[in-house]
Amino acid sequence: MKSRSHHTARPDPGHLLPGDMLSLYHFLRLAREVDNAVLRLYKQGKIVGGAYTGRGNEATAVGSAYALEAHDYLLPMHRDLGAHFVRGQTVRNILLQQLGRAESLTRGRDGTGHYADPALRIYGNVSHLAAMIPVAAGIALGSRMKKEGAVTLTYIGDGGSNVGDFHEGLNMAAVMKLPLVLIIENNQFAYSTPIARQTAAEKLSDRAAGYGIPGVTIDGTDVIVVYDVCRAAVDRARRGDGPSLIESVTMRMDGHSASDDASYVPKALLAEWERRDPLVRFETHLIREGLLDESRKKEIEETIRTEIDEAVHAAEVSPHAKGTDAAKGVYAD
Ligand SMILES: Cc1ncc(C[n+]2csc(CCOP(=O)(O)OP(=O)(O)O)c2C)c(N)n1
Ligand SMILES: [Mg+2]
Repeated sequence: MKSRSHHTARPDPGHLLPGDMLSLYHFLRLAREVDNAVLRLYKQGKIVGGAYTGRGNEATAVGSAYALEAHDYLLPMHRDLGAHFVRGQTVRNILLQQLGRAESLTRGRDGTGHYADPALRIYGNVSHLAAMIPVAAGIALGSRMKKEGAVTLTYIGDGGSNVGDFHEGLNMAAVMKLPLVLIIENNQFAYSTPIARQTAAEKLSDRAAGYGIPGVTIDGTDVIVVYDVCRAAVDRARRGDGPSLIESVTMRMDGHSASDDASYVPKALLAEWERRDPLVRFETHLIREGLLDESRKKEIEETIRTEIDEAVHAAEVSPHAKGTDAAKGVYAD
């Protein structure tokens, strides 16, 4: 099958090239703008069910997925839209999915990210928190048995990291030295529960010691840091040295979903994290380094706007799924 992936060989940690830097910027901005488009559609009453954004998490999703090769596996969570795009997913497919159309990857049976795209090796997400970790361990085991030389990357939220499946999946991966990388996206809240009421641990990465694997806590708003640390963990997994646990610290800048105004989040906390906005941070860095200027920025913005406008239009005129097809593919023939 022809791959739609944008992948080329990835540079070693500390060696991102100017072209990579602009690609990362493009994906960060694309994730942000598609989130905005989805929110607009939600407010227009065109989305059935919830709308979840990844605002604040873009650097974690983009930097981590950028560390993968085309034949690796990605099992993203609901804040990881940018990771889908890095692997080559189209805005059109994401919007068809959001609008629940017949031509979407789930043929209109789902309105969020619960899809699989085998051509891009994207599987997920599974909504039942942490249930994806044993699945990821299974994929890692299967790919090793097939000698694919592939790494499986998956994620879990701070809240989800307290569910039992986290332990079972990560323990099995550690003891079998499976090629798995697990990122805990610590965005300070699980719905309305702040991190201090979820765990007595100082750092979620400290748990790694209990599994006999490396664990590290990083600034999840810095896309270069995320890439470098993930790339090292991916390389380690590919060498056969087993899984790593990475706690990426960010802030959930919107409510849990579009129906949640996040009024329980202290305003000062949001203001503090606003100053560390991953997109603005990276943009400032690129301008300072002379890799981005106003005209280049406008060009990227224009490309993204056109791509999103076309995708929104294509999804809106695309037919709805037929009720009579609802059970298709549910049972084996
Ligand atoms: C096992 C399980 N329990 C409860 C839920 C409902 N639920 C969905 S998302 C969520 C909060 C998740 O918080 P976190 O893991 O921190 O991820 P975040 O949304 O903050 O990125 C909850 C409780 C679920 N999906 N699965
Ligand atoms: Mg959370």
